[in-house]
Amino acid sequence: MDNQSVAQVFADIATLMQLKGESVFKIRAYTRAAEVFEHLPGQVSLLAQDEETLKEIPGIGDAIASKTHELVTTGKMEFFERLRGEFAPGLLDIMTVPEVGPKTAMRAAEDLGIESIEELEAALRDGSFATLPRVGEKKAASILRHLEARVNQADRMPIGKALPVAEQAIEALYAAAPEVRRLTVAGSVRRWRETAGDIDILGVADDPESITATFAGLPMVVDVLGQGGTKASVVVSGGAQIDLRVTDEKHFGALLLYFSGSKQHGISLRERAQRAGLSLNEYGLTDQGSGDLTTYETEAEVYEALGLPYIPPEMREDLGEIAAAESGEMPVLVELTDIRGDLHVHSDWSDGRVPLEEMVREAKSRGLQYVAMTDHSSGRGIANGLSVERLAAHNKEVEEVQALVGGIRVFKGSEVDIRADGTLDYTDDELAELDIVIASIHSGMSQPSDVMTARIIKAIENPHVTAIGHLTTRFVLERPPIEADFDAIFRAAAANGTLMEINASPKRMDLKDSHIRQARELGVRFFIDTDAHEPVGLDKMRYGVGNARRGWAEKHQVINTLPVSEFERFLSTPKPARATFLVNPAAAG
Ligand code: DGT
Ligand code: CA
Ligand code: CA
Ligand code: ZN
Repeated sequence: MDNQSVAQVFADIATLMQLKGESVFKIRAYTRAAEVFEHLPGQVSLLAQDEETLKEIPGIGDAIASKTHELVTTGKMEFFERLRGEFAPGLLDIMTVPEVGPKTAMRAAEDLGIESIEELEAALRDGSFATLPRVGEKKAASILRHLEARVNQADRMPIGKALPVAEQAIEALYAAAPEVRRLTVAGSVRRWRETAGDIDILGVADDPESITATFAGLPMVVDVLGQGGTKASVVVSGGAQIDLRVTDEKHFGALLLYFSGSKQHGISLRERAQRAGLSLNEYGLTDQGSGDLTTYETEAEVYEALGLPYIPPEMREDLGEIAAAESGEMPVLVELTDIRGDLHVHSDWSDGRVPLEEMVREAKSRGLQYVAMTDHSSGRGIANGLSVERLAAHNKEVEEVQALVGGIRVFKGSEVDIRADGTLDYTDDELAELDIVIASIHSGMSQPSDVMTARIIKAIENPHVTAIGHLTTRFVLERPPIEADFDAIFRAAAANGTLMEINASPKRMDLKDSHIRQARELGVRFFIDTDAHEPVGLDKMRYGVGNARRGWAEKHQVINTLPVSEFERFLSTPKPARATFLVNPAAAG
C-alpha cells in the first residue's frame, strides 16, 4: 500500500466523521494523520510494520498508530469499514467530484438513490440532479463539466506525480544495477508536459538484457507487462506505467531524441531529413543513396546533422520551434538556476504549516536572494486570512525576521483576494505598505466570461498590484479553468506593468503553457513562484520553470531572475512605468 492510499483512508475518515458531526478535535487528528502520511519521505507500509516506530512520527498518536498498523498489515481497517457502512455506498466517490459537497452527496443518495459516479452522471444528464435543494441547472451543468474533464483525462497523471515516480525508479535502478552507464527520463515527462500518460526511461549499458531484467524485478514493480532484450514495460505501485529502453552509447543520441518526442516533432524532423536525402529513426540517420547509417551519442549532434541548433525538449511540440531554430530566432529559455527569489510563500499566519521565520530560513537555505511572505487576506476565511490588524502585525514580523535572519531579503507581501466585483480585500493605503501584492481569485469562479474579464482587469489596473496569482484557478486534471478573455487580460497586464504569476505548484501549473506563450507574445512579463505552504513546497520551483520553458519564456521576461538590487529597483518603479522597466544588463547576473 503506498503512502497516498494510506493518507486517503485517513482523509476519508475525517470526511465521514465530519458528516456525523463529530468533534472538531477528533476530526483534526485524522486530517493531520492524512497530511503526515502524504508527506512522509519513507514508506508508511514499511514503517507501520512496527507500531512503536510509527508513534515516533510527530502527529501520530497511539490510536492512529494502531489503526495504521492494522491497515497496512491486513489491507483493511475495521474502524473505517464500520464508519463507511453507516453511509450510502459510493458516497465518498461521489464527493470526489468538484462542487459536490457532503450535503449534496447525501441528498443525492437519499432522494435519488445515487450510489456511484455513473449514476451521478446519469442524473446530471437527465436533469434530476438539478432538482435537488440548492443545486439548480447552472450548478448541475458545471458539475457535469468537471465529470467530463475527468473522464477525458482519466488515464493520465499529473507531472507532480509522474516526475517523482520516474526519479524514484531511476534511483532504484542505479542502486540495483551499478553497471548501468546512465539513465534518463524521456517522453512527455522530459518535455515537462503537465500530465503524462506513462513514464519513459532510457538507459545506456553494455549488457541491456541484464538491465531490463533487474528493472522488472525492482521492489516497486507490481506488474510486468512485457520484458525483452532491450526493453521492459512495467506498472509500479501507485499505478504508473514505466517503459524502459536500454541501448549502447553510440545509439543513445538518436534514441533519446526519438523517445523524447513529441510524436509530432519527430515527424517534422523526419520530413526535414527526407528533404535532405536522409532517413531518421531511433538508430540514427541513414543516407538514402548509399544506405550508410550514421550514429550519434548526443541529440545535439543529430540536430546539427539536420542543420539545426539544439532544440530544448520543452519546445518540441511542433508549434513552430523548427522554424524558429532554422531562422536563428530561438528564444533563450529561462533556467532553474536563473531564479533568484520566491515571491509567493505562505506561513502559519494563514494556511501555511510553519512559522514565518522558518519559511524564510528554508528559502535562504535554498540559496535564494529574496523571498516575499504572502499570506492570505481576510476574504479567505477558511484559510485564516489576515484582518487589517493582523496584516499590520504580519508586516512587523517580517521586519523582525529580516533583522534576525540575515543574508536574504524578506519582502512584505499579501496574496489578496480579488472579490466578485473586482475590488480587493485591502484598501489602497493598506496595500501601499506592502512590497509585493499578488491578487488572486479564490471564489466566484463560475462568473460569465465578460464579468470575469472586467473583474480581473480591474485588479490589474490597481497601482499596488504586483502580479495576478494563478490566473485561471484550475487544478490539473481536477478543476476546470475560469472562463475569460485572456487576450484582453494579457494586453491589460502588459500595458499596466502588472506581472502574471507562473504558479509552480504542480497541482496548479497556472498560467498553463499555452497561456504563457500567448502572454509572452503580448509583452507580458512574469514571475515564477512556488506558492509554498510548507518547506518542501519551496522545492517545486522546477515545475514552474519547466512550464515557463514550454511557454518559450526567456530569462529577461521573468522578473525574479533579477538580482536583489535590480529587483528592488523594479519594485520602486511606479506601475505604468514598470511596463517598460529595462534590465540593466551589466547588473543582471
Ligand atoms: P504520454 O506518455 O502520452 O504523456 O506522451 P509521450 O510523448 O511520452 O508518448 P509515448 O509514451 O507514447 O511515447 C514516447 C515517445 O516515443 C513519444 O513522445 C514519441 C515516440 N513515439 C512513440 N510512438 C511513436 C510513433 O508511433 N511514432 C513516432 N514518430 N514516435 C513515437
Ligand atoms: Ca510517455
Ligand atoms: Ca511510453
Ligand atoms: Zn491562492
